[in-house]
Amino acid sequence: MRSGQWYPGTMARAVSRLQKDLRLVDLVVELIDARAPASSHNPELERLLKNRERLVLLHKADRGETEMNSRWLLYFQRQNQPAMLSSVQMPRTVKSFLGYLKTRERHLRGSRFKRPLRLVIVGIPNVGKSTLLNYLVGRAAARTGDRPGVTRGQQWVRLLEGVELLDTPGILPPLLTPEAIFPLGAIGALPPERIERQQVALRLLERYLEQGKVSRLKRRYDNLRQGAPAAMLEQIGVSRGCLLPEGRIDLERTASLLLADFQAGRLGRFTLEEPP
Ligand SMILES: Nc1nc2c(ncn2[C@@H]2O[C@H](COP(=O)(O)OP(=O)(O)O)[C@@H](O)[C@H]2O)c(=O)[nH]1
Ligand SMILES: [Mg+2]
Repeated sequence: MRSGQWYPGTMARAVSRLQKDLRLVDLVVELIDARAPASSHNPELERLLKNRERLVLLHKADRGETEMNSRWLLYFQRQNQPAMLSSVQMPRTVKSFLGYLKTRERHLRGSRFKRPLRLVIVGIPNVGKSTLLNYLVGRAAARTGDRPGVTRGQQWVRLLEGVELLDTPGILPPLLTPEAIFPLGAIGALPPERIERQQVALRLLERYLEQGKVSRLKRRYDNLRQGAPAAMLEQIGVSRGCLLPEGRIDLERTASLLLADFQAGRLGRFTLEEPP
C-alpha cells in the first residue's frame, strides 16, 4: 500500500482543520467501528485532544457481536474512558447518548461560565459520522444560526437545551500500520485500490474459521464446505459464477463480492478484534 501519497495531502489538511475545530469544543465524540475498535481508533487523536473530554461511541454496534460489544465497553470502562454503544439502527443507543450529553451539561454548568456544552463528532472515513450527525440533526429542534468564530460554512446545531453540536464532523486519518490494514480493509474504511482484496478476503475467512462461525458463511453461500480459506474462497467463486473466460475462477472478483457481503452485514454480526 502506498500510504505515503495518500496521507500528506487530504489527510494532513483534515487534521489541521480538526485541530481548529477542537479549540471550539468541550467534548469530543469519537466514533470507532464496533467491528474493529482497536484499528478504527487513531492514537493521534490523544495528542490533539489536550485536556478535552472524550466520549467513545462504538458505532455500527448493530454489526458487532453483542458479546464482543459488551467486552469492549468493559475494556473502556476499566481505562476510565467513557464509552457507549451507538447505531442508527438501534434508536435507544442514540437516546442514551443524548442522555449522557444532558448529564454532562448539567454537571459542567455548575462549574463553568454559563454557555452551552459544545461538541464535535470525529472519526476515520466511513465510520458513520455523517449518518449519525444527520440522524441527530433530524431530531434536533433547530440550528442556532450564524455564529462568528466558526470556520466558514460551519454552524452549531442545538441538540438539547444547553447542548450544541458542530455540524461538520472532524476527519481522522485511518491507521496505516500493518496490523490495521486487514480490519480496516474488511470494514471498508480504506479506499479499495489501497488494499490487497484477496489477502483481506482470505484473512476474513480465516477469522470465521478460528471463531467457529463458518455456519454464518454457509447461510449465505450454498454448498460451502469448511476447509482452508483459499479453498473456501474458490468454492464461493464457483457458486457465484465468478469465472474468467478460460474457465478459471476470478478470485479478485470473488474477494470483492465477499467483502461487499461482509460490509453490508449479510454475513451476520462479526467482530474482528478482541479487547487487549
Ligand atoms: N450498519 C450500520 N451502518 C451505518 C451506521 N451508521 C452509518 N452507517 C453506514 O456506514 C456508511 C458510511 O457512513 P458515513 O456517514 O458516510 O460515514 P463518514 O465517512 O464517517 O461520514 C454508510 O453506508 C452508512 O449507511 C450504523 O449505525 N449501522
Ligand atoms: Mg461523511
